[in-house]
Amino acid sequence: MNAILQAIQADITTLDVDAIVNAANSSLLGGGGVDGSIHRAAGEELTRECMGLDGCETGQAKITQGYRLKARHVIHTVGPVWHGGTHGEPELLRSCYANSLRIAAEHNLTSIAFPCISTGIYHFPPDQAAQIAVETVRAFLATPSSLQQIIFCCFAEADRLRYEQLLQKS
Ligand code: AR6
Repeated sequence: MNAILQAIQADITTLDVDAIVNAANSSLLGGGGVDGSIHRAAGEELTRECMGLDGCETGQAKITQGYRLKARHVIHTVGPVWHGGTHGEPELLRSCYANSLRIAAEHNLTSIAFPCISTGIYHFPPDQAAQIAVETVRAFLATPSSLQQIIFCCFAEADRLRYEQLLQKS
């Protein structure tokens, strides 16, 4: 069965999926943006589990339970801070998506939702970020896995429109 890719506009903390992805920082102990919202919605137990993970390097990902979220799991990934694009930022962002998908498949998950990693506080240009996100997901899905539904969960309308446009192109 072919996996479904879709863009929606929503608060990622409300989604009923196997895993939501968190745009975290390398401490994994919470922060602002979507990270802060996920930690608030999941509750203290999430932060407690994260304390045992020993942080996470940029481009890597680690999985936890979802606690008070509807989502069963949170996959925490650390996007690159944008420093002009010549410091490996595109490759690191690609790794965030690829490693999150790999971990989801290793846990036999079927549905996953991504926020627009790095495009907020970390200032990655949103057009390039969306292109990397869609390309990396499509490349991953070329090999069969447990994943059947991939959601690009946009907070802003401009992001949803950007993803919708990219998803229309094959
Ligand atoms: N649901 C979905 N998307 C959201 C939500 C939400 N509830 N809230 C924000 N966004 P950002 P980054 C979007 O800044 O750039 C934190 O402090 C937002 O509109 O959350 O990767 C971490 O601890 C934007 O499109 O993440 C790190 O220190 C996208 O999520 C740092 O920020 C990402 O914006 C990570 O920065």
